[in-house]
Amino acid sequence: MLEHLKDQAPDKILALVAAYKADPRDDKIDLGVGVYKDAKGKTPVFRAVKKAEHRLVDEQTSKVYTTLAGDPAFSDAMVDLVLGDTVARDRIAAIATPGGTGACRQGFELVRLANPDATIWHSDPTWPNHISILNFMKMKKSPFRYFDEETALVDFDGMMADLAAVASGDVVLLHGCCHNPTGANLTADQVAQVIALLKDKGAVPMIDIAYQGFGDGLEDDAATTRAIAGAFDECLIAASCSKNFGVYRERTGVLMAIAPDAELVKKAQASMNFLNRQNYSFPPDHGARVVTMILTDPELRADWEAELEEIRLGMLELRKQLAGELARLTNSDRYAFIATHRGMFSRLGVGPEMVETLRKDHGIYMVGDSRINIAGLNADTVPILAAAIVAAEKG
Ligand code: PLP
Ligand code: TYF
Repeated sequence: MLEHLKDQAPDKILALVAAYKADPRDDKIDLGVGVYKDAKGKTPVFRAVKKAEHRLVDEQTSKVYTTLAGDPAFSDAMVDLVLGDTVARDRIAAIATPGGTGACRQGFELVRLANPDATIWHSDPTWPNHISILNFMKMKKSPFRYFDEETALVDFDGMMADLAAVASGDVVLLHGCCHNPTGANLTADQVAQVIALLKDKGAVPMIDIAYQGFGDGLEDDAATTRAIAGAFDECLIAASCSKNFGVYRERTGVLMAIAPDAELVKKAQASMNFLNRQNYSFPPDHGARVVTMILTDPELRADWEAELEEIRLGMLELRKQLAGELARLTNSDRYAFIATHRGMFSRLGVGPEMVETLRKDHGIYMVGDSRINIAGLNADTVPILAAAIVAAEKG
């Protein structure tokens, strides 16, 4: 049997982790996989997470199964974090999932159950796992233009022109904030125009939000998601806790389905519970419980928000520093976009040869599309990266 297995293309981002590890150079710089790192290159456990885990060990009296949807308190806390009071709680079905990836997968599964003919529209580019999962599931998909390589900003005219072809019932997948891989995001006015277009087309929005708190702050980063969720009868939201709680390996996420009335909420919830059961029965609980404890305990929450804010401001500072250094060295504003992008990532917009040169000659690792993880930098390595980019540009 096993001899019939085909080779599977590796995930290029994850392959980069191995290549970086194998590089013996002491001064190598890792700007690859989207994991937050502090100035020393460490990915620490959040203080509030440590405290919540200690408390959990002390207080938890049983590890009996939760429900198929996970702990309802987790869904409530995440609905509150992502949506605030934008949508009445009784219009939302929700399940805990293994990370944001699990939430995306279960969201696509729900679309397939409800409307197997729907096309899923996704930004070009998007997080490669979106494409990979949709291909694996053999679902119909279609890209829409998103990024202008020249300006490194959103190609909004291209996006709207492509979305004009969306059919009624199609699903349009949008990033809630901190677009991966580009770092370029829609303005509030552009979001309003996208909402008007999708409503006109009869499309269903699906939002993937994996970096709330990494861009402009917890509330501002939720604004796009809330504007869209509040404007439609139906909307899917896949939220990840991996980055903003630093619980990557605990696999903590949630899928929400907003429905127009109680009957459809019940229907959606039953199908979502069913999908959890088909795939793994009960979703992981440890990370979800830690997150719930942090979000509902005022002291833990304040500490978590303070640490997240420190992380966010640190990345913003690195952005400003890198843009400033490149402006100085190139005597131009061609890299000014780095300071206006938000989140962990920016796409530099340089070609694959230059990405290769930076890796070979300078030990600087970034994704092949020239996506850099800002958090992989520190005050000392920013000037090194800027100088290497300028040197590589000159050939
Ligand atoms: N969605 C986007 C856009 C991402 O960048 C990520 C990456 O981590 C995820 C979803 C999924 O994250 P996880 O499954 O680790 O929670
Ligand atoms: O884009 C990234 O780097 C993160 C981490 O299959 C990631 O989203 C990368 C690849 C993958 C899962 C997570």
